[in-house]
Amino acid sequence: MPPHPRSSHPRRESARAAATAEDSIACDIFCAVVDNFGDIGVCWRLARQLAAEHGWQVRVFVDDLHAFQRLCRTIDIGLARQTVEGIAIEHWHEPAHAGDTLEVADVVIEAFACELPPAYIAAMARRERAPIWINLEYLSGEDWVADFHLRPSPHPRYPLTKTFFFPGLGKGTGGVSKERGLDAARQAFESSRDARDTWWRNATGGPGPEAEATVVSLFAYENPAVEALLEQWRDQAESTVLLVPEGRISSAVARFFGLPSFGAGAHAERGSLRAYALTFTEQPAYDALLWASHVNFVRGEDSFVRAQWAERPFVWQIYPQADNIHLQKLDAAVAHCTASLPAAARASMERFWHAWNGGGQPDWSDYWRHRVEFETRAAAWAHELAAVGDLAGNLAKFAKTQLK
Ligand code: TRH
Repeated sequence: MPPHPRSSHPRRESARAAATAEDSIACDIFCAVVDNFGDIGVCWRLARQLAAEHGWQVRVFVDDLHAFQRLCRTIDIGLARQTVEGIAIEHWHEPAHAGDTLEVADVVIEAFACELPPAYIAAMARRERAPIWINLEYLSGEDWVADFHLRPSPHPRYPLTKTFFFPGLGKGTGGVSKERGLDAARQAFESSRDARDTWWRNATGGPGPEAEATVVSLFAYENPAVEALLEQWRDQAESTVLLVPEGRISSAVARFFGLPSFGAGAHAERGSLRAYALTFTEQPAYDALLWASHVNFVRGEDSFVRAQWAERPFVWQIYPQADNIHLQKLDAAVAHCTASLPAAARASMERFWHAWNGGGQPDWSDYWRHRVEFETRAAAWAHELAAVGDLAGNLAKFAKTQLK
């Protein structure tokens, strides 16, 4: 690989330290935050992995430092540029902004079809060796994804080719992110009583729950089905401990308990249901919430992926799209997650996921009576998904073949 023109750039020093000279690929990731945390959540996870596991020199252009700071407290929202965990962060303050100097990386990732600055594209075209230009798409478990993954798209005016990189749940796709140490970290948490006790004390201010209680984490958008579910947990004989990170569902939980709000530190009890409001943590700490729970309600894209690696039953609230096209994506995911389940368990999971996504009333007891089958399937599915290969690894492999 030819030496990269930015190779002496000071912002790249610490990331580069992890890499050997020939592995040291420079990568720019452009991320426009549409809403919530998934856009920057996916990009930040990928950036950290490319830097830490592949030794790449990564720079992230992001237009919303407030959203970013929720996932990474060390982000200073007042800075135009900063380095965090060896990754250069540029506040992408206007579409034309392309950094202090027009340095083009070896690999340029345009996340979720956000538009690159025209000046940057022109500089890409002028570069002696054209960079690898990736359009990182949204995750989908649908079958067509494998056919479109890695399809090239020549630029209409410049001698540049954009490659579509599709994360997916099936073979032949780009896979989803999974850090190398993730399973070991989960197993360490699961096998350490101390780690779990400490987690519960930090999260709820008290000890862990009684052994018979079902622990549920609830990360969700506003959802008309939540009230029925809270009522069912309240009225059933078995105890439920509900963990709610502060966010868009919090006011519905507050209403249910007759409270003005349900901010971090709040807790409430009705019948068999006990609920705690948790602080929204930094991104790496979110996994422990999934590991501390028996079943996880997740949403969007990144938390949906983390729930799968947690190897526990989970319920996905998909990001809604126009004309309900998201429901096809939902069905594709349910098909992967339920493959090999007995018919009754599979139908029950389908019913419950649909109800949680606007298709009728959720029936908790109908769902949770399959708990053991769901748990077994969750572990098997995580292994199947791992066989697709992880997103950062697949991307690094592709880049290497192109840079040879
Ligand atoms: O926040 P999301 O709903 O994000 C998105 C966006 O809406 C986006 O526009 C859309 O395109 C995408 O979904 C499909 O859900 P997601 O993807 O799960 O991102 C949430 C991130 O927040 C994830 O990285 C986990 C993280 N998180 C924390 O860091 N701490 C927490 O306490 C919690 C609950 C989550």
